[in-house]
Amino acid sequence: MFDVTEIRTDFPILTRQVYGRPLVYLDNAATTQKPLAVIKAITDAYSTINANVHRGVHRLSQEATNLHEAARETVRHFLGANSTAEILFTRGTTESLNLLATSFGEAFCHEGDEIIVSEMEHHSNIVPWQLLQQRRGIVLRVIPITDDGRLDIEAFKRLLNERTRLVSVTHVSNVLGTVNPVKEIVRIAHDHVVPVALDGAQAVPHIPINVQELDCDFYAFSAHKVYGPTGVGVLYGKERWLEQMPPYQGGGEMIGHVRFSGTTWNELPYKFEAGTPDYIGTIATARALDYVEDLGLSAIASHEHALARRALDGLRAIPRIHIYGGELSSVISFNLDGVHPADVGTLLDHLGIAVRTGHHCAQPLMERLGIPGTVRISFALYNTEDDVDAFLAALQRVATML
Ligand code: C6P
Repeated sequence: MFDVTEIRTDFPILTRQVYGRPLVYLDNAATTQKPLAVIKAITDAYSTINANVHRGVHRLSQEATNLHEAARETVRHFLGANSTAEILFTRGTTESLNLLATSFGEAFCHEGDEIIVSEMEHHSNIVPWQLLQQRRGIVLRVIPITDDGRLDIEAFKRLLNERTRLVSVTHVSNVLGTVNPVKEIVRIAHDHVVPVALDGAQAVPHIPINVQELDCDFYAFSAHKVYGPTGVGVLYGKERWLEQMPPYQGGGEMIGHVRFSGTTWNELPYKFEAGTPDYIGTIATARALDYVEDLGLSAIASHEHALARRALDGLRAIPRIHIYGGELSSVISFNLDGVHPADVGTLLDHLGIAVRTGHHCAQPLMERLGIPGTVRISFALYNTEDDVDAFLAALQRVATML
């Protein structure tokens, strides 16, 4: 039984007010709020076991190491990965994709080789490849989107060729909410013996993921978008790719033996984890994933979809609203004709409604849509029908003002 009233008591921040009104938080695609279990995991870890991991022989260090490695096992299970050697901890999706572009690029990409991304990517799945372009002279190919905000799969097929080294696309668009047919994309790419990386930042909080079923080669996400702490991310990678890729950064932990005559690398996953990891964050991340698994991702998704349906029906009844993307998901982007999205966002804020406005770090997509930005609402497991109704009432007011 999905009891949202009870669930909300787990999230202390939801009781606060802004401008004397109850907070209606609809910016969950940017970051989610944290349940007490996660907040407590952080304070408990600092209060009871804090010590650097993998280094000390002393008791505290062993306890911290055990919890940090147990967190890796929780992530492995959550993603359905084969082994913890395939789970790399990073600072977030952005760092995961930078690691991938740097190390995969170093191992496999040479001048004239091609990487395929899409028109709906977040900047973090564009710019790291452009940096690789500058270093290595690779060519970036872009899958166009259709007018209803989907990837043009026929165009994608035409982009694949013998110079293609990797396809790197988002699982779910942070602007349009489109859920891409990633299993099909992987199948098509693998038919050409090309590996696939998926940006799962907007998928992991809403869709059950099994990387072995998807058969993707890499999968990236951020803990903070799935009720976990900031500063922790994950890059899943198939062992056979990770084995062949050089380290991303150098320092402690990632080494086998250091000599001035030459250094050897640690085994997976530590080869990619230089320096002290955010072990307090990984421990709290595991707690967040447990929290989500206890509620069940399919129950979460159907709750959020019901809210999205209610919001879409309400939005369509307001004159001058233009909605972008056609899919029912946890993200809705729209504009009020003739009004800058920032003005709508600012007025909504003063009515207690937190939304995101702007280009959402997807400027090429904005260019494709021919707009400077959108107003975006995005749902989480703790949002309610009252949140949707408060948002729609506030937007009605804003629409009559502007
Ligand atoms: N999108 C949004 O409001 P980081 O910042 O590393 O945790 O995540 C980056 C990122 C990568 N891919 C996708 C699809 C994303 O949506 C994001 C983050 C936030 O849409 C902040 S711009």
